[in-house]
Amino acid sequence: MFSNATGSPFATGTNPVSNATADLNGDGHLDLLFTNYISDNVSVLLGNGTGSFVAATPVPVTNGPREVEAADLDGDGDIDFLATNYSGNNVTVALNNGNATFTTSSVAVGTVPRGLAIGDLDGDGDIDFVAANYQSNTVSVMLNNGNAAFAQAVGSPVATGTRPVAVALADFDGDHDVDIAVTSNNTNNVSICSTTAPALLLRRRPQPPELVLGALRRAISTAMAITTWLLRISVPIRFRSS
Ligand SMILES: [Ca+2]
Ligand SMILES: [Ca+2]
Ligand SMILES: [Ca+2]
Ligand SMILES: [Ca+2]
Repeated sequence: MFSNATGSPFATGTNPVSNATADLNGDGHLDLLFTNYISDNVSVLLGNGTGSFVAATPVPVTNGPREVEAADLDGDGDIDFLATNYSGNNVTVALNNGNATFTTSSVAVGTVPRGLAIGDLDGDGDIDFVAANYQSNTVSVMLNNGNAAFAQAVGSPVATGTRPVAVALADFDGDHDVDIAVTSNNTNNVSICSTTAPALLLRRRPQPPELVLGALRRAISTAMAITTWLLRISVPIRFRSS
């Protein structure tokens, strides 16, 4: 029941591997990103909302891009992206200039990074990432400082099975923090890396309800004290002026 949209198929670079969708230029229409493994760049296809796309200038990355994920990494309201560079042993951080053009830098991870997943791993409100290092048999856990500068988490890199490929992030053990699942190609298994491991302190635990209530009570009593003080000083002033 499907038929090609106007202009489909749309050209990418050489050997496109993975893609991500997001509104990159803020016009309300979904756009597409594709990693081009041989071209060493990421294609940007801007959607017009009818299923058709116009190619923007591809974004150069370091070497052999594989996975791509899109999110607002620097908190300025536009959508940026990350791409693992299989032959570059790093991850490209591409920050949106607000118009679907990007300023890039790269951050080192393990050897031959392949899979990529994004999420708030330390619970500070910004987007962190995990890269599966195919040759190192590890995942790199990289925490955002809020400005899209990434540093390794305590305990990272984390050992996995042999030849880790795909990564997923979710709370697998129900303790309200984000854990890591990574498939290993050669050992036919999935490693679950939980933040309960003593060396891997990825997050701040949620505040217990009694602490939140205590803080709320303190805020209310402070506000009441200020209101009383303001009334005390404003009433005589009003009497004098009338
Ligand atoms: Ca768009
Ligand atoms: Ca941004
Ligand atoms: Ca974070
Ligand atoms: Ca968890």
